[in-house]
Amino acid sequence: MPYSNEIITLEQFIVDQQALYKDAGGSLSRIFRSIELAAKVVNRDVRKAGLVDILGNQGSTNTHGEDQKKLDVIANDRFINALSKSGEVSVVISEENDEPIFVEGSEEEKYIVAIDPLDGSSNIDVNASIGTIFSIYRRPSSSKVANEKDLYQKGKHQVAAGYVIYGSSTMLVYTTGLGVNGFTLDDSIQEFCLSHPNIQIPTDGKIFSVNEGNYAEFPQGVKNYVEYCKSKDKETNRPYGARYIGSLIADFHRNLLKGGIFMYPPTPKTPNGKLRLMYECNPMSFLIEQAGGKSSTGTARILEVEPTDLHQRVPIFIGSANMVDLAVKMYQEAEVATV
Ligand code: P6P
Repeated sequence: MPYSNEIITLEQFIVDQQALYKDAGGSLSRIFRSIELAAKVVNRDVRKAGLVDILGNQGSTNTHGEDQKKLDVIANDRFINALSKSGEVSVVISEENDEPIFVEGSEEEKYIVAIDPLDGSSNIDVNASIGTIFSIYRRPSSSKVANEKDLYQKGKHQVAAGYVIYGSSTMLVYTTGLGVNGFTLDDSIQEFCLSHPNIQIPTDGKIFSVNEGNYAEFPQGVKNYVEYCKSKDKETNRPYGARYIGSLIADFHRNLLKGGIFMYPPTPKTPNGKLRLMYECNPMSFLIEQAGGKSSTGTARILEVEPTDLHQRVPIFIGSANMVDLAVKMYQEAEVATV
């Protein structure tokens, strides 16, 4: 898109869209403003990480037994504080917190937000792109105050989802069900400005992203698909390029813009894959479907998965529609063959 002189800020864009996504009271807009503020603060922290003592491990582990980096904890605090202060969020579900956070004084508010405050944090110390993922629901229950059962909603009920990628530039990409739009942070004015309007992922791509270090453990159908991607065939532009950064947001963002497929399949060691449903797979799946792509566990549409645990993991095949269709077909055919 040629650089336009007209600057459309995230704030202005949200206000313009407000009427379209029935946010009459402006609640969702206030939540987005809180996410935007936290993103700017975390961006500042990430950019100075090599200069002040916030790299390395915090010395604690999260609910998954993973070492928490200092920046994981800082980002988690920033986003939880900002969302709590928005006055619109009754519950925050975070990768870094075992239990959901019921926001004091906002128990009756109608929004729930699930976040991965800093995904890809194993890449922080090596200066690879990392990011924040968020997923927003309305409380379904008729009860006056938020309760546990409000939290277990299928991904198809999200009202908004997005991510912030702290990469060569800092971008915020989100959807409210009206398409996907990307905003780049202009440091000189500290505004997220519309840079990627109406993002659509190509239905076909030439990039596959999977950790081939786990190849020996992959289901046969996944092995078959990986071999398909690597074999020579001029007509279908193969072999494809292998790209795996080890940071979901970075791999996802590249595939979203260029086309491609990202896979985290089940293995005997990780029978449900590694990525979490509520604050990684569901938001990314909402985004990819809004951009014309697909997202599957290999056996079901991710947005249809019934949550049973707030930190549950699911296998994921996500990206260009035709690539996901073929990968899932090969995965299922092999499963049937082994039955
Ligand atoms: P592996 C980062 O820790 C993360 O959660 C995702 O961002 C990334 O896609 C995945 O794990 C990488 O996992 O097992 O391939 O190192």
